[in-house]
Amino acid sequence: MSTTLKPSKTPAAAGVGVPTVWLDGKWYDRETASVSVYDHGLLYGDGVFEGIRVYGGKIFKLSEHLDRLYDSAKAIWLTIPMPKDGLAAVTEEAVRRSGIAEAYIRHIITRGIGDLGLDPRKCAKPSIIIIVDTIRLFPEEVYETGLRVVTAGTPIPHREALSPRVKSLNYLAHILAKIEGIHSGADEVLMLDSDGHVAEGSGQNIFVVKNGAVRTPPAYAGILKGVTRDVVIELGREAGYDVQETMLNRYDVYTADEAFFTGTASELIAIRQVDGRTIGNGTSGPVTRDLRSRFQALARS
Ligand code: PXG
Repeated sequence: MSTTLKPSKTPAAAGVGVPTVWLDGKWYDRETASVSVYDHGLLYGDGVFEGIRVYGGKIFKLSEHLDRLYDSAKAIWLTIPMPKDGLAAVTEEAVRRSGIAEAYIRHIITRGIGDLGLDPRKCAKPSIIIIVDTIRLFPEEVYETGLRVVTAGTPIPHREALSPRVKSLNYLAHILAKIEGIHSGADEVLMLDSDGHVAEGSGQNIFVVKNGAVRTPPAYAGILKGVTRDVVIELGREAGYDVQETMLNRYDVYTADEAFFTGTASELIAIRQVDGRTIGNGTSGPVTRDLRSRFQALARS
C-alpha cells in the first residue's frame, strides 16, 4: 500500500479501499494508528486477537470469530470493555469505511496501558483495536500445486501451560516454527504437541485424507479450534465424506492420500510434500479440490 493513503474517514473508491483502524473509539489510517509503549500487549504479549475474512464485502463467520475472541479473553481474565453486539457493529462499520471488498480484519484486545511490571491491576482499561486491511500468505499458483512442509522442532505450547485454544498475543512458538521452515526452504511447517502428536501449522489446522476418510486432530489435542476447520468439517459431512476428529501421528501424514491446511488467512490449501515424502501424487488431490471449491462457494454465497 502507498504512503499517500487518505484518512479513513474519507470513504475509499469502490474496489480499491483504504486500510482502516478503529482504536478505543477513534478512527485512524495505517500511518496514524499507534499504541503506547506501556501497553501490556506490547510489553508482555498480554492480550488476545482474531483474524477474519471479508468476501465480496460480507464478513465471513463474524459471530463465530467473536465468540472465540470473547472466550479467549475470558480464559486469560480479560474483560473486553464492550458487548459482543457493539463490537460486531463497529466491525461492520470499519469494513464499510475501508471500502475494501476482499478484506482481512484483525481484532486485537490488549490488557491496556500499565507500567513496567507484570501486575495487570496497573492496567486501567483494556484496549480494543480493529484493523481492516488485506492479507495474502501464498502466491495463487501454490493453491494448485500445494505446499512443501517440514516438521518444526519447536512444539506448540503445552495445553496446560498456555492453552493453544486461546488465540493470545503470545505467538512466539509458532513464529519460531515458521522461521525453522524458512531456514529449511519450505513453504510452511507442521507443528507437533509436546508428546509428538500432529497439532497444526504455524497459522493453520491440518487435515489428511486416507482411503476416503477425512481426518483432523480433535480440539482437545491442544490446538487452535479453527473457524475454517469447523466450516470444512461441516461441509465435508454435508458432502457425505467420513470426517473424523482423531489424534494423528506424522506417519498418518506421510502416508496420506492427500493433506491440506485450513485457516482464515490461508483458506484451504493443499500440501504436496512433508519432510521429503510426497503426499499422494504430489499435487492438490480430488477431495482437497472438492472441499476447496465447496468452501469458496460458501464464502461467496
Ligand atoms: N492454528 C493456529 C495456530 C492459528 O493461528 C489457525 C489454526 C486457523 O484458525 P482459523 O480460525 O483462522 O481457521 C490459526 C489462525 C497468519 C495468520 O498470518 C494466522 C492466523 C491468524 C492470523 C494470521 O498466518 N491464525
